[in-house]
Amino acid sequence: MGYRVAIVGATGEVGRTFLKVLEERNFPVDELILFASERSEGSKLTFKGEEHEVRALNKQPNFKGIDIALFSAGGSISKEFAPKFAEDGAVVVDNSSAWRMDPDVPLVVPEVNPQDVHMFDKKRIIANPNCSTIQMVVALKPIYDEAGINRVVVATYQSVSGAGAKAIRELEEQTRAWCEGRPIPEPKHIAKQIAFNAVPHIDVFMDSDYTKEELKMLNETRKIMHDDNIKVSATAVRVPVFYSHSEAVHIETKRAISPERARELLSRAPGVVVVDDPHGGAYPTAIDAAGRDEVFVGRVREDIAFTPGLAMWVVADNIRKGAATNAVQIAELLVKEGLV
Ligand code: 2RA
Repeated sequence: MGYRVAIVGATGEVGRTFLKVLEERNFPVDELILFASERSEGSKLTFKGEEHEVRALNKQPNFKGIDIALFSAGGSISKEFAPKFAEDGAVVVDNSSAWRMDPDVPLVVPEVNPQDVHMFDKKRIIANPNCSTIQMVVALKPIYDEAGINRVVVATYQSVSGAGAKAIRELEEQTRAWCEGRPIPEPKHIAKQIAFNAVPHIDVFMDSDYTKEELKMLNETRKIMHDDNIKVSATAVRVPVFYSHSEAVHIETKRAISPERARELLSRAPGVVVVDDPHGGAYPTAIDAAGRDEVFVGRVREDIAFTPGLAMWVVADNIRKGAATNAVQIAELLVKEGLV
C-alpha cells in the first residue's frame, strides 16, 4: 500500500531534494501532489520519470485525501498552512523553525529520538530540526549514551545552500566577478560578502548577542535529547561552500571516554560514518559529504580544555541529512510505526 504525499515548497532547494530522496529510498508514494507559490504554478518537476505539475498553494480550496505533507516553504507558510493540512487529515513534517519549540510538536531526528514520533497526534505536525542541530545530535548521541554530556562548545562552517538557491547564486556571482576582475556585487542574501570570506551571522541577532541560529543549537538539542541541563554554546558561521555544513564540536562529558571508544561507538551508530586517520590524511570535508545522507565524523581526540572531554569534526549535507533526508526518514518512521 502506498501514500498520497504532498510537498509544499516543491521548487526550492529542499523541495527538489525531497523528490530525489523519496525516489532513491523508494518511499511508497501512490500519488504525489506538489505545491509552491503562485509564481511557480504550472511548472513541472520529475519524479520516477514522470512529470508532475506544481499547484499554487494559496489557490487550493482544501487539502483532503493527503496522508503525509512534507513542508519546506518557510516559517510563515508553515504557520498558516500546516494546521490546514493537519485538519484535513495529513501528518505534516515541517522543515521550518515555526513549530520546533512547540511543546505539542515533536522534534525528531530518527537516529536519536525516534520514539517521539508517537507524540505527533496533538497537532498532527512533526518538526524537522535545524540542519546544524541535526548533524551535531546524531554525532553526540552515542557519546551521550555512554559518557553523559555536560556542555558542548561548537563552531559551525555552514554552506550557502542553507540560505537557499539565491544565496548559492550570490556566491557564484561574487566569485565570478572577482575572477573576472570586476567589482564584487553588493550582498543581498548573506549579511556580508561571502566569496573569499567567513561571516559569523546566520539568522538574526538576539538580545543575548547570540544569533537565533546559535540558540537553535542549544534549545533544539535540549528538546531532542530530553535533557534541559546540556549547555551548548555555538558560533554559527557562513563560509563560501555550496553544500554541507562542517562543525568543530568540543564536548565536556560527565564520565571519561577515550577517543578509541568514541570512534568504536560512532562507527556502530546509525547514520554515522567515521573517517578518522588524520596522519594518513583521512578526515571528512564538506565536499565528501555533499550528496550523501550520512553524518561524517573525524578528528576525534581528547579535548585539552574540557576534562573529561572529546573534540571532533562533524560534517553532513545540510540539504539532505540536514533537511530532506531527515524529513523523509520521519515519514518512513510514521509508516513503520503504523501511524499513517
Ligand atoms: C542555514 N540553518 O544554514 C539554516 C538553514 N536551515 O542558514
